[in-house]
Amino acid sequence: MATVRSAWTTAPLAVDGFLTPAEWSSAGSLPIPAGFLMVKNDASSLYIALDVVGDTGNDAGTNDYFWLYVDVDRNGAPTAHRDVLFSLFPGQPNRLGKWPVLGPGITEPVPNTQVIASSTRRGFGASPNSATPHRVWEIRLDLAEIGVNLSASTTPPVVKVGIRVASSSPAFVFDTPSNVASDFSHFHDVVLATSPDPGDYAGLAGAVMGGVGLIPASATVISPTTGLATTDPSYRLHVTNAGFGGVLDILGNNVTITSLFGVGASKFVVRHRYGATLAAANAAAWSHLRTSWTNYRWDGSTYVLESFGPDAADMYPILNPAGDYSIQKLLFQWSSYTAPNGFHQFELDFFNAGGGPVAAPAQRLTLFVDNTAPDVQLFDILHGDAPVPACGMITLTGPADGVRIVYRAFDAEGLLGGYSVDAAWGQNQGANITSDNYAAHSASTSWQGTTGPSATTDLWHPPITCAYTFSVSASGRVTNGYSPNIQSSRTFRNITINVPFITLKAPLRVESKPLTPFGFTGNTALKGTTPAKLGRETIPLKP
Ligand SMILES: [Ca+2]
Ligand SMILES: [Ca+2]
Ligand SMILES: [Ca+2]
Ligand SMILES: [Ca+2]
Repeated sequence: MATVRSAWTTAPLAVDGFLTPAEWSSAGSLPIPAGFLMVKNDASSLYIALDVVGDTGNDAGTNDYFWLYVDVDRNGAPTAHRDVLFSLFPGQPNRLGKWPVLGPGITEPVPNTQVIASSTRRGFGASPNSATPHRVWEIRLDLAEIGVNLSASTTPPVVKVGIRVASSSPAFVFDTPSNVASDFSHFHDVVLATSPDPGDYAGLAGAVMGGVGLIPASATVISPTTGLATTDPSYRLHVTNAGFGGVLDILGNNVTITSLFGVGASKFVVRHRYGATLAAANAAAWSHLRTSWTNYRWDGSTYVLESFGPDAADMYPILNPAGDYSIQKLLFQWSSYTAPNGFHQFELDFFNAGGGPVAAPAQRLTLFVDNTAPDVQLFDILHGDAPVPACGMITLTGPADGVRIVYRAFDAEGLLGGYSVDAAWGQNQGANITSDNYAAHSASTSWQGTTGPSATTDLWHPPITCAYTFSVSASGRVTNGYSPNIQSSRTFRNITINVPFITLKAPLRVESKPLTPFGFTGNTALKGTTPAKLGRETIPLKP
């Protein structure tokens, strides 16, 4: 087993099969048979380059192929329907497929119609590791598809991988570690970078509390009067007048904290106060916030879970800014679920080991918290003026006949993000009946949506006789600092609609035969070999 540390990327990489130095020179790199595994990541993607410098034969189709196994549950063994194999669809060298692992060396065939978020492009050319043209694959794994959530501190930010690279010319089938399809116990650890670099707040960090997750705490981003956050559309987390909810990571301003640490500050108190309105918060008395959290510390070879909480004087330790944690620069973590909706203010006081005060820049952080998801109601489905109850059945009288939906999508806190009234029927068929979005109401920081029951004005005409699901769904404009929107609500009613005047031919269905990737016979993996020498030494280039 080997370990490679991924490098954070602030900009998405172009998954185009070209390994440019700008993209890959600063990446984490691990020698593998006949080449190198390179890794970079951000909060949603793990970028992988398989830079097979030893494969100088540009085979067509999938005569060059790779396997990328992920031990999703990190237990060192093939776990059925949990661990996954990424590889190419046979004959489609630019089409990434995701196969469920069933057991050692066994995978479940998937249909050719599979759609996944992860992707790959192959290339053949130079790379930062070799100027001689050779096989490369550039891959983007969607972190959600491999069970990684970087904003959760419950799992270490490690992805366990096993790799095969194979080629017809030159002929090789190399696995690392050996028996990659069967034995997961020696998989390689890809240690993800987990938080922005100090510069990532782009000069908008708060003076002491740099930000909340990815959201900088500068007053131009988190308004001190509304407690709502607005980031630039080009920023990787784009929010507009968003409130805060869920578990919040309050990250330090790295420059300030490093400087305070340098002059002997070793602990701090979090002062907190609350009001339903800003005026009430401003008039409230401060009290010491008591909260606790965990964070993973990198000890040089692995991540060790550490727990944090207040001492008897309600003080928290300042971590050595040079330390390496899975949540970098974390000052404290606060679960806003434990608190009422409204305005929450925070200020920090710093102390040295003897308990003496240490002067720090003044900063008050004001956050508007809303942990109540929007209220959605589907009051009625009207056919003519008659409501159709759940499980009811109606027959349309002609093409002009249809239904109307009486609904409500309402957020008392004014943090509605959008709502949608939809119909769904058949197999994956659907239509939007009406929708609205905060973008159309952003002149005000508050948008509650529809206050009373609203009816869709136009009749909606169901296209075929079928069972229909009518739904009202809504999202809140609420962030935890990592996701733009952590709230959604949905309600639905099912009815059957007979449309006797329309006869449709059954849609033509092309059944696709489930496939396994190249390198399998049926469901079973073919064995490869594992060379003793890695990187450029596996297949030395001829001078
Ligand atoms: Ca590229
Ligand atoms: Ca080849
Ligand atoms: Ca497993
Ligand atoms: Ca709300």
